[in-house]
Amino acid sequence: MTTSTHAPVDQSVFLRACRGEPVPHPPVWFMRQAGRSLPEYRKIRAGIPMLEACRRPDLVCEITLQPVRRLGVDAAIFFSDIVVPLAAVGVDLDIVPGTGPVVGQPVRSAADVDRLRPLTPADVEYVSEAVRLLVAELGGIPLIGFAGAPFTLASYLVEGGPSRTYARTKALMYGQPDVWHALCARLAQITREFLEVQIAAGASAVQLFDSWAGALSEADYRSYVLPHSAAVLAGLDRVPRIHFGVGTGHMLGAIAEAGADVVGVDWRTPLDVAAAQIGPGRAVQGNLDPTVLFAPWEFVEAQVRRVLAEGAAAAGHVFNLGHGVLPDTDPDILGRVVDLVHGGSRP
Ligand code: 1CP
Repeated sequence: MTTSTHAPVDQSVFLRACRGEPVPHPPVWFMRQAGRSLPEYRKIRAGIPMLEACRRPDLVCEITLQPVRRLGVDAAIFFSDIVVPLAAVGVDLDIVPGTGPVVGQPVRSAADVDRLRPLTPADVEYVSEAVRLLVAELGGIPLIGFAGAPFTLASYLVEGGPSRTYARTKALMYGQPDVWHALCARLAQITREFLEVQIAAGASAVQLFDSWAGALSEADYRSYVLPHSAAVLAGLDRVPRIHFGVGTGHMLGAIAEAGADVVGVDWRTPLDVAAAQIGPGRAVQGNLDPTVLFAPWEFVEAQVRRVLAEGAAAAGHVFNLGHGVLPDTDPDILGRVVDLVHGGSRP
């Protein structure tokens, strides 16, 4: 990875595909490609709590680079977590191994919302530093910055941790809409500033993860969520913006209206069907089922080819999984998928 051997990052296959420009082959990266399935990740993280790792630029840089070196993907995703900016503004939370984010005092009232202060770049200086280090190391390979969208962040704050039903989140949304909108407006500020920091330090694109937005009907998404996600995306148009959620096949048009350049689609909706819902002028990202990677290679290969054929219907296609890499995935299979998408093969 040296700057001299690569085309300028702006002309990379990944950024070209995000902009809907012609590419020799679709670019490929994997959500949650850093960490999880890589033995070198488990080794370097041993004994270091997740939030502490996220605050150490040397570690963030190394962990972000690991899958780029091993897999030959077309983009790097910044190693962090969606709750890092919440911890940075003083929310009492921890990332518990095997569970995920756990919040000490859940947010359920106007007073709780008032305690959530805005994020400033000084709160996340370690993020700026890690992004700068990475951009220098990556040369022509784009770095994707990311953040959680207001609904998904709110779900952790209101529930106090991961949830299956989002019952408390929806109770706040329906029962105290003013408090809900105030909470989402504050989260939109935090998310937008967190993405601004990453762009200012050199990130080439951003992904807004609204992982759990699919729990909503389209009508509720439009009333309670879309305006806040749109506010995040509106000011960030100097880089391509990717917007992703799981189980959003019933409302991809609404997700597209929030304003991203690339709409991420899970495995439940074929990309050609998704492209028709999203409309012209936006690229799609996805959408191989992450569990397919546990099947025999012949099956994986057929499914990758199907996703590529369906993705060709869109203005641009960024190959990815339909959600994150599962922890038990064999990294060698990920490498073979990269080669296949690039038009070659790996023995
Ligand atoms: O390559 C990469 O993408 C790794 C960087 C990364 C990203 C993009 C991490 C590291 N987290 C995330 C985003 C993230 N975090 C999302 C959106 C993506 C998605 O939908 O998968 C979400 C919902 C979270 C919240 C979160 N953090 C969970 C999910 C809990 C739930 O509700 O089911 C979990 C388990 C975490 C912890 C976490 N984040 C990242 C890592 C490596 C870990 C595990 C840390 C540990 O236990 O040591």
